[in-house]
Amino acid sequence: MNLTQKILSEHLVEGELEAGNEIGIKIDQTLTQDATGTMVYLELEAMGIKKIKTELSVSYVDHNTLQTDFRNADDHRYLQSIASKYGIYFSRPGNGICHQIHLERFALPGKTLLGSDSHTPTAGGMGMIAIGAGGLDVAAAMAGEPFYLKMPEVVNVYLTGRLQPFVAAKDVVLEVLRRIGVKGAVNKVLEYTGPGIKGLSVPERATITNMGTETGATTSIFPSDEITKKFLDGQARNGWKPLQPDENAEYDEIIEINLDDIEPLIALPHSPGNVKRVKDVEGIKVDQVAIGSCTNSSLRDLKMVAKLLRGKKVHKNVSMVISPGSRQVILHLIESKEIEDIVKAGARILENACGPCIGMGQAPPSKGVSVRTFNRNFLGRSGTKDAMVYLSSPETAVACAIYGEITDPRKLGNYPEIQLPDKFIIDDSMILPPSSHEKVEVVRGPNIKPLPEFKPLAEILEGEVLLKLGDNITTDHILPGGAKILPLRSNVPEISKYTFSIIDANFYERARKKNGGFIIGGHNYGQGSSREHAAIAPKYLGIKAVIAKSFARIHHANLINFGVLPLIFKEKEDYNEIEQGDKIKIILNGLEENILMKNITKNKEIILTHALSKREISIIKAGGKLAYIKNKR
Ligand code: MIC
Ligand code: SF4
Repeated sequence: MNLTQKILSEHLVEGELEAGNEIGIKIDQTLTQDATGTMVYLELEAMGIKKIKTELSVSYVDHNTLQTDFRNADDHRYLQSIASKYGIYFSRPGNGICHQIHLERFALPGKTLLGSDSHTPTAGGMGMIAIGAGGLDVAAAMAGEPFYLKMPEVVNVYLTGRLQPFVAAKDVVLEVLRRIGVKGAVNKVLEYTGPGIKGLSVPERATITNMGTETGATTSIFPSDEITKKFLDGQARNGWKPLQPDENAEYDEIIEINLDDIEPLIALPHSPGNVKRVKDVEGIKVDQVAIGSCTNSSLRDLKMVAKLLRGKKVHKNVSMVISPGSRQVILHLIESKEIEDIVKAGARILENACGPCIGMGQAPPSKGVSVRTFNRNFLGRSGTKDAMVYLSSPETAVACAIYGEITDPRKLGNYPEIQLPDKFIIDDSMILPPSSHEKVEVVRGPNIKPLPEFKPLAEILEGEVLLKLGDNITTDHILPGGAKILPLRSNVPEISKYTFSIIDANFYERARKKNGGFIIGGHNYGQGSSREHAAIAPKYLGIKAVIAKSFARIHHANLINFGVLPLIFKEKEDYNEIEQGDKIKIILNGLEENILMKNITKNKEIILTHALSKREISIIKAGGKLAYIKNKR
C-alpha cells in the first residue's frame, strides 16, 4: 500500500478504497478558524450534541483579527465560550495562524484531521491525512459522524536531488503548479516520496502540502521519518511513529521532480497556476512585499528573511510587511535577536495572523504590484481590485523588497544556512483548554444570527439564469473576503448582499427581484476557499442549482450540504446554448443520471448530469445536511 491507503484503511468505516468510490472515514482531529468557525459552531449547536466526540478539536482565531467595531470581537467571545462548553481547545487571537500552530502543537503522523479551511493539508507535512472541508462536514465530524469523500487517486511526487541555494520549498510546490495547474489534482492526493525528501524539514514539507491545495488536490502528504521525529521532539511532543509507503506501493500516476533543476519561481496575477521563472519577469517595479500566511510564516522562513535582511534596507518605494505564523516563531526571533535585523531593515511587523492574505488590511495601492509569500492571488483578494499580486518564496520576496523590483534572489550573494533549534520555545498559555464542567454560558453578540432554515428541494426547478460565468471561478469571486465583508460571516442575511459583488454589483438586487434562479459556470467552479458562505448566501438568495462544466471538491460538497443542486453539462458544448436572462426549467426525475433541462427562452433541450453519490442525493432531497442529520437521529 501507499501511505495514503495505509492511513485511510486504518480509518475506514464505510466503502472500499477504490478510486472514485465514496468512502467514509473516522476523523481523529478537527480544526476551525474564526471566519468559518462561527458558522461551524452554530451548526454544531443545531445538531444538539453535548460534547464533541473527536480525540482533539481546536478552534483558532486568526482571520478576523481587525477589530474595527464590535463584530469580530463579539465573534471571538462567542467562539471562546462555545469551545469551552463543547470540549474544544481555543487558540486566542494573536496566538498565530491555525495551520502553523496545529503543525507545531497538535499534528501527529498517521492521524486524520478535518479542518474548516482549505489549507488544512498543511499538516500533511507531518505525515497525517489532513483535509479541508466545509464547516458543516467539520461540525458533523465533531459530532462523531464519519467524513465522506470520493476515494482519491494517489499521485506519487517523486523527489530526487537537493534544493540549490536560494531555491525554496515554495518553489517546489510552484513547480508542481506549473506542471499540473489549478485543477490538475482534483480528487487526487499528492504523496511525496523519494530521496529528495531527506533534505526537507517539517516546515518546508508543510509549505509544499499547504499550497498543494491550489492544485485542487484532496490533500498532500509526506512520510513520517527521522526528520519528523526530530521536529516533534523539539516541540516536546509524543506520538511520533514511522510511516512509509510499502516498497512495492502502487500509484495512479507519478510525477518526478529533480530538486537540483528547480529555479526560483513566481506565480503571476491572478492565479497560483500562472507560474514563471523569476528570472523571466525580473525588473517589474514592486510597491509592496508581504511575508507570512500559512504557507510561509514558519521559523525557518522568518529566520531566512532576517538573515537576508541583515544590514540591508528595504527599498524606499516598497512597503514590506511581515506577519509571523505563531508566537513561538516570534519568541525565537526575539531570543536570537533576529527580529532586530528585520526591524532595522525597515520592515513593518504585523500581528501573528492571516492578515493581508485574506485582505485584513495592507491592501496595495492602486494598480500596485505586491509580491507575497502567500498561496492565492485571486483578483481582488488583496483588497485592491486592480492590484497585481505575485506569489513567491520568502527568498525571492526579500530580493524584491531590497531592490524595489522583481529580482532573482540569487543576486543576494551568500546563501545563509538555517538551523532549526533542537528545542523550540514552548508556551501554550494562549491555548485555552475546555471547561471541565457542563455549565458554560455561551456569549452571543448582536451580529450573530441563527442559521436560516431551508426547505427541501422541489421536483421541478424553474427560473431565470441570473449569471453566466467562465472557468475557474473562485469562492473569492462568489463571496469575497476582506475587512469589510468578513465580519459578516456569522450573519447570513447581511453577508449575502455581497454575493458575486466583485463580478456584478447588481447581482444581489437581481436575485432578490427575480426571487432566485440559476448560475451557469465553466470548469472548476468554486475553486479555492472552503467558505460555505459561498453556498449558503446563494441558497439564501434562492439559487436552486449551479450548472457548470465541473466543480471544485470542497465547494461541490458545500453546495450539497446547503441544498443547492450542483449539475453538470453532459456535453460540455451545451454551455454555449444558454445565456444570462434565459428562462429554464429542470425536471429532476428523482436525480437519475440524465436530467432534462429546457431552455424555454431559446426553445432548446439540454441534458445535464451530476456527480452525486446516493448519500448526497438523500442530503440534497432533505434540503441539506443539517436537515438530513436531524432526520437520521
Ligand atoms: C482562504 O484562504 O481563502 C481562507 C480565508 O482561509 C478560506 C477560509 C475562509 O474563507 O474562511 C479557506 O481557504 O478555506
Ligand atoms: Fe489564513 Fe491565508 Fe492561510 Fe487562508 S490561506 S488560512 S487566509 S493565511
